[in-house]
Amino acid sequence: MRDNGYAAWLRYDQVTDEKLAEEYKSWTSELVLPPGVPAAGLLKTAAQELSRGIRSMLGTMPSVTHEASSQRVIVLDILGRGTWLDEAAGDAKALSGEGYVLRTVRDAEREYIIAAGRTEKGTLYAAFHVLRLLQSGASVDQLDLIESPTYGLRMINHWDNMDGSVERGYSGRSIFYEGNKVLSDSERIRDYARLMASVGINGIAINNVNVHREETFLITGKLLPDVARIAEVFGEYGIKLFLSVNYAGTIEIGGLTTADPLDPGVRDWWKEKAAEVYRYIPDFGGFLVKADSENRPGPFTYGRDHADGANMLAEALEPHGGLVLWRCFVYNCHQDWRDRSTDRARAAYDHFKPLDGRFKDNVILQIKNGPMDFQVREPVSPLFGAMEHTNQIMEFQIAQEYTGQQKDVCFLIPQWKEVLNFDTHVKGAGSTVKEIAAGHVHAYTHSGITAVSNIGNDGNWTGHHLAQANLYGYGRLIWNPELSSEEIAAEWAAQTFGGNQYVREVVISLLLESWSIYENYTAPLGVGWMVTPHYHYGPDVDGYEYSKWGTYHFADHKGIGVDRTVATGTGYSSQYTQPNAEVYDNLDACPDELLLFFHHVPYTHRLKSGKTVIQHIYDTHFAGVERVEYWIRRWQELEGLVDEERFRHVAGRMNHQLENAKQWRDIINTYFFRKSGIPDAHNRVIY
Ligand code: GCV
Repeated sequence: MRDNGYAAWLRYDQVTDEKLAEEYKSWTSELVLPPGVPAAGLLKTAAQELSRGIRSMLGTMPSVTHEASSQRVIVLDILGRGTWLDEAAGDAKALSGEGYVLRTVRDAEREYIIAAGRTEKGTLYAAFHVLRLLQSGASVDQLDLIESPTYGLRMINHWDNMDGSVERGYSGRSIFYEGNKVLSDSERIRDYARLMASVGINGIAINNVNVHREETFLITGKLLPDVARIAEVFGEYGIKLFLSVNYAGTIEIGGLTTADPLDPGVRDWWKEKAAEVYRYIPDFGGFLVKADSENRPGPFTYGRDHADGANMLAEALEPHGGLVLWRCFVYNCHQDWRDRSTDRARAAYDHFKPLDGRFKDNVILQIKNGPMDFQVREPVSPLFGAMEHTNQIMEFQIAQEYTGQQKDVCFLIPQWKEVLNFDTHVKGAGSTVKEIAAGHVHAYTHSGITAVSNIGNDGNWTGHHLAQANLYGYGRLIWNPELSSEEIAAEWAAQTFGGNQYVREVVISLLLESWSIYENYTAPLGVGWMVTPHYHYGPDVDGYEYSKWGTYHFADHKGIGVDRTVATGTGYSSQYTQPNAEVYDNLDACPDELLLFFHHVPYTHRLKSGKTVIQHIYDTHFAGVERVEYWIRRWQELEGLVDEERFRHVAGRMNHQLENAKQWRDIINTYFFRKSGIPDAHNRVIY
């Protein structure tokens, strides 16, 4: 059977186990909706999605009624309307606005699966949960689940440009634009919305944070009718649309000569623009802004700070309930590599921490997970949680810019879990990133998580089939950060690769090891970079070493690493709250995996693992390649068990990954052998 992977995890393959199919059929002949459900709306979407999945999995079409008549029914409804449901649903006090109850109950006449949220959106998520259970072969006879998302904002950011390209896109072109026009194909966008809603995403920014001239018009009458069409499709799935805006829009398209945030003309222009956007899109989410970053305009030009800039936009959006997502990726990208006093890692904290308390309530600072830029290994950004009176949202990158570009397998859930579980100690032990992002540590008005999308118009959305697991996993993880990487991988594998247990086991184990494999054959011990400049795929150890980007490793014949300590380095370690500051600052306490991020050490420095740094580099690079070879063999065992198209596709990508891994191994090992003159203890081939 041919299968290009387009359906992703919403495949709804036919249930072949007869006993299970009978059980499922007994439950799915009738969907009961409350009376008076409008023709459009999330309850309707929920019923449609369930019907579609049931027909595909079981070959039967449920009837949609307003009064139960079958022996077993699924009830799609809303709690809190004072009906019998409230009692039957049990204790649902803990439910947030987007949470839901899934419960099997019985009375004298019949049995019910109650799938009900506090709001329609919750009910839609409940419907997708039922579908997930059916796809995974789980029993639905005794359901008793209460689900509430941990984070209010669960977002995706697209870096799509209107010319159809996608910045850092590795899976084709944009699904939203081509040739400086908004595409008219809503079906693909609807399918994307379905995928996103199925894992609980509720906000999507549809254009690149680098807003060029054409995209600047997205907030004007020229393009808003087209944007509104996309918003409408998203709306059917409970997703709010956001736009990235050009901070200098007043100059670029507004006919003004300034973008000074304190200028009354500038403020009025943005107020008008905001009002115009809301005329077209009444439930518009808000603006996402990259300002004073990587040559983008910003308030610094006018001697103003980022609170001035963000508040100006916030004021414009406030009457409409809109948000400003203001990015903290602000650093000097014109650094002189000879200047050892400037440290890019320090920049976000240095710029933003002093502004705590100055931002309006509808501003949220958007902070990348690490202080540099989505490397395979970085410490958590010290800015996260450091501002008690300023809303914050964490930004991850699902697109694998520095982690294999959807050519190499790199399942990122374990990385994100480490970030979320990191204890910042900002309010004592237990101030973990996941608690801060949930608004439990500081009383933030808004909080949540966002991430850069990894999809494009490739048939399978994500380039590599296995990269779909990152998209799925991201949604699931930010719904519930307590889910383990194993659980998420297993859920995804079951829905994507179906019933064969052996296939699932191989896929799950491969995913779970993939991040560490990728880390092994790329830049060592947290030092990062060493990638081909601009492209960021493949090795170039000194590619960024003498550049303006602030991304250095400082390797010489004696040692390597960036001294970020207080006594002799840039003092970056002091941006953390104790005890983290001391742990990172102290050479003996610093965890091995981040050693070279914080310290410059000789190649003979002994790690906690007992190995020297140089031997660690050699060993991990040989091991990384060997593990790719091992997983290629394991994947080959699946021939005939996975449909041919997906089997071949993954096999092809893995062979490519092997070439990449070998290139990294040989260049890194050779570079450090030549620099240090220290041979490999095991005498393996180094050039
Ligand atoms: C959207 C990195 C990427 C850029 C990206 C930037 C950002 O520098 O390489 O492509 O630009 O991050 O996050 O703004």
